[in-house]
Amino acid sequence: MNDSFVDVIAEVKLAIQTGKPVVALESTVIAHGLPRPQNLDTARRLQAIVRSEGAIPATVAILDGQVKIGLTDDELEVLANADQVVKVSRRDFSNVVGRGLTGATTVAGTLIAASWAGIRVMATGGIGGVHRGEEPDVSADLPEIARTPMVVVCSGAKAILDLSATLEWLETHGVPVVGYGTDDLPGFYARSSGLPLEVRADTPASVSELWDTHTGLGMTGGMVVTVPPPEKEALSGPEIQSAINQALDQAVADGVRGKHNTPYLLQKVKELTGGASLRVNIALLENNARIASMISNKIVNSDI
Ligand code: PSU
Ligand code: MN
Repeated sequence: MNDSFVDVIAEVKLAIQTGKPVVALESTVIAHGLPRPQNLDTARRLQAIVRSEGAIPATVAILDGQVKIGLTDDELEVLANADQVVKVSRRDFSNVVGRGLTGATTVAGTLIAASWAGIRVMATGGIGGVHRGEEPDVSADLPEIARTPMVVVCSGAKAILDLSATLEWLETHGVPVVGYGTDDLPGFYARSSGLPLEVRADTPASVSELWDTHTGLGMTGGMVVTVPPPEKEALSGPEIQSAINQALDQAVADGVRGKHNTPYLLQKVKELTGGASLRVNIALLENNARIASMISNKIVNSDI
């Protein structure tokens, strides 16, 4: 590894060296997942929530070709307002770093960089997964979760996806999916997807016991911890389903493909629900950051 490619912010480096909890946060949600100005507000709030739970936030991004593990407030602002930000998963690193570009990391990209620094816990809204529709589209998040030793705290996979196929993929590749305070996979916007999970944990300590056993058995991949969206903002099944179906039809009609698919669908669902999907998205991001921080207090990072 060429160290000049990566900059771990001093605060994060110190936390890892001294065994303090760290939570990695992704940045695609800032640059592509949320509209302005809620994107910057949310990014700042997520960092503040992590701190309030006694952990150090490490938002991951690539600025002018350098991989940053931990962003200052000024850097968050640059990322939230820049126009040419590349969405970065594994295949995009060489291009963005090599050409000196600016990029926001997806769950996949964040896991890659955070694990270089020895971070063991990350928080996001919803992971990518297996898309619906005729054209095969499987998020790069899935193989990265399967190969990276990190706990990913999320509200399941985004509901625009084929959730059942996503669970099947995770099963095939040996990724434990834990329901945090629930027996069902959350439906991202809704509290439940109706799909049952095999494993439940009700406390951060219970998650860390599962994680210690997983790593103690020599398992080298990640674990997904799924948290239902907060009750107050969560949407009911049918209301959100019809918005999702319309958004999916519209994406096909507009010929949207590849990495543009997820941001396009999230934006369309927001329009079709009159902003309600955005409110739940922000609420669950905050809640997941809080729970990930509580979990990180129980999980030791790996010093590098
Ligand atoms: N969670 C959210 N909003 C988002 C995302 C997650 O609440 O925008 C992003 C994450 O960065 C995730 C990405 O990794 O969407 C998945 O994109 P794709 O399906 O193209 O792999
Ligand atoms: Mn995709």
